[in-house]
Amino acid sequence: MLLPNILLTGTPGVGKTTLGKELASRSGLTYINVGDLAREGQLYDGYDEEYDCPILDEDRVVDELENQMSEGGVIVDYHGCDFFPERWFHIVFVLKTDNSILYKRLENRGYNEKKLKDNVQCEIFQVLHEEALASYKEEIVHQLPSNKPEDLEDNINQILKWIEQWVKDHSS
Ligand code: DAT
Repeated sequence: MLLPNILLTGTPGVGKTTLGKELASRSGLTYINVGDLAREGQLYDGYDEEYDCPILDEDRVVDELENQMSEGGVIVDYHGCDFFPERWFHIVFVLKTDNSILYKRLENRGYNEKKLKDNVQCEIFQVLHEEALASYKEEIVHQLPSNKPEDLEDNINQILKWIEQWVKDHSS
């Protein structure tokens, strides 16, 4: 059976991992967290002193994922999306969280003042939405609210329906 690939993107803390894991368990698709993949494979290319974090080696991440992506049925989670091949994804979801809620979530993560401010600004200026629109066809890019547990449930149900329809449309 042919299965679609789904990209979940958005500012850190908007709920990509929560949605991705739950969606994978209910749909049977495979969840991949690009941050974890990079950590496990040490797919890094230097260190960012300002942000105190390693720099992703985007080419190696793409090489690492290529085979699995061409098979289909993958949910990819990352706070960036301009370096993935456009052909990989059948649909792209950009999660959105209200600033005050996002601030609290990131504060709970123990982010320092600069990281907090930068990430909340990233959300305010819709950086990831712009990046998704610049990287994929507009008609496959959708924004999803991600503030409360009911949003999570709604998003899962909506995406499950979309997967079901996609599978029907692509079975011969
Ligand atoms: P991300 O993977 O985008 O960094 P996450 O899935 O780790 O985000 O979620 C960050 C925190 O927010 C985590 O404590 C779970 C919570 N959260 C996620 N989605 C939520 C929702 N729809 N309603 C309430 N809390 C949510």
